[in-house]
Amino acid sequence: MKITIPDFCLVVVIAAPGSGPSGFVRSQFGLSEVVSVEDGLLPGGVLPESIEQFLDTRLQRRCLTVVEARNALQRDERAMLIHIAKSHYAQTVAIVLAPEDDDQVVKQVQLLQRSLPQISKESFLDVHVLRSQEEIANACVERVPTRTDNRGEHGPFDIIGDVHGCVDELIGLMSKLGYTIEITGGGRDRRVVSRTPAGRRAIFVGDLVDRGPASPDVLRIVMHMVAQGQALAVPGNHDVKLLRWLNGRNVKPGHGIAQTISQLEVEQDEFRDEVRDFIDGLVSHLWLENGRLTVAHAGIKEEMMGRVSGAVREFCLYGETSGETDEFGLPIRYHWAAEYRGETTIVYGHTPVPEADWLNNTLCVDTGCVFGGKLTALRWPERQIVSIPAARAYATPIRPFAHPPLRPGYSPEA
Ligand SMILES: [Mn+2]
Repeated sequence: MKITIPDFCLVVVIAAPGSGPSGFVRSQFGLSEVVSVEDGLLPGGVLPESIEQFLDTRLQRRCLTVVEARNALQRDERAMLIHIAKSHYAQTVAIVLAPEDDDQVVKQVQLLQRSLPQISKESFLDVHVLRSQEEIANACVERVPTRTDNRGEHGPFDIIGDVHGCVDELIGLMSKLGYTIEITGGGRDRRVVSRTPAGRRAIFVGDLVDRGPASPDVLRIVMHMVAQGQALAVPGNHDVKLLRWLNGRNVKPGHGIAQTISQLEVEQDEFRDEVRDFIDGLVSHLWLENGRLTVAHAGIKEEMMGRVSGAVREFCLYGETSGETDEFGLPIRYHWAAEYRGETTIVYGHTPVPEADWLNNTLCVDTGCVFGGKLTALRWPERQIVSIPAARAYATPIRPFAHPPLRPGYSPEA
């Protein structure tokens, strides 16, 4: 039996007392990856410092980490492990060894099996159960890279800011970058033909839709280029909101989604389904070029790169927010880039700024095209900024173009 796990996660191996998982753990994991818990994980209600340090150190360094527990672990013990993993933006996988055919531990195995329905309801990414000695002996743990780990993907890239349905400007900018994009026909026959400059790929930072005049055609172009291997894309908050509408959920009508909905309502069902699957398949961010470049819609923190969690996705979609709204009714954002000190270059969008300017090795390429600004791309690795002015303002900005304020309490001198 093949057990597939992310190559970065916390693995909790749970075995019935006496059935000893060590053989399994020793054959599947490296000695330095494993901490073994003989009795309870929380003697006296607290996690021993040595275990906590082991987990924190490894998970912080983005190293696969295994807890080998020779007992079923209580619910609060499992919750504690999941909590620690989450604090490092790591997923948690459970592997339960419950050999029904092991006469020596049959009672303990039955006890363990009774807790399985509860375990599978907890926040584990997966719960794998090995139910016989043969299954345990033949199991093979296979590690696969997380979907946000694209360190093996290399440029050159052209990283394109928030398009928001501005198809003319998109085609114009792509042409300036050496791409040829043609879009022809109507209804079911509407087609995209695209050619890239030799060896180059486009990366879209998200917010393809809303406010602008032609969100479906922008989606058509991006979906076609991604399918052809000519482009990569990350989702923006507007794209994800549209996904909720496509999934039949209620969305608040503001911030330009009404235009997108009316543009999509005249499209074929099949097209709307393709859009839904496309947005649904996008990962929060791309960690590229051996870790030298990260693309995320609203930004990212260094310690989140290449990881997968709800908090990582939230940050990538919305940036650093306070949870409150400002006098314009918009979520209060903070200037995370001002605090960034990492070596990985971050290219992002989300916050319209008058000019794309480097700050602490980050670049915002949202120059407010849909508001009458310009559509901007970064050529990588050349670090050349290429823009095309908007033909007109398609929407009125609610806030002036600018980076958000510093987080309260953050002092650049400190
Ligand atoms: Mn956005």
